[in-house]
Amino acid sequence: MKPASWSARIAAAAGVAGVVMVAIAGPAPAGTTGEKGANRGPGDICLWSGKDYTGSSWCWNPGNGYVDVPPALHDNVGSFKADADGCFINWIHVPDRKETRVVRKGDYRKVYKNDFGGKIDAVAPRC
Ligand SMILES: [Ca+2]
Repeated sequence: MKPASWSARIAAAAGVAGVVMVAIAGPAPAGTTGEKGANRGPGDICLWSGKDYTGSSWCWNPGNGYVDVPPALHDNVGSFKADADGCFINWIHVPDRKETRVVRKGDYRKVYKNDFGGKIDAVAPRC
């Protein structure tokens, strides 16, 4: 009796953990390249390593919450398009000092590396 309920509990716990992991891994295709790989959807903020939306790309959605940008885009955002409100973050000292830029739906920059794009570490729903 007891062993059966134990394994049932473990199985239930493992099932819950699996669902959570899928939910986290699902909507954030990190480290992809090219326009197609960006998998851009409505409500996303998409970043590219090159100017004019070229090079490595990655899209973020407010539902993802706080996310560190992939290595290819760390301090290396050449352009972006925002179809959602969000916040670009440059960490000066984790976790208490950061520099931020508010991003509004409809914002875009074809050349951003010479500005905050050269500093971006993370994206979050709000600053
Ligand atoms: Ca930085």
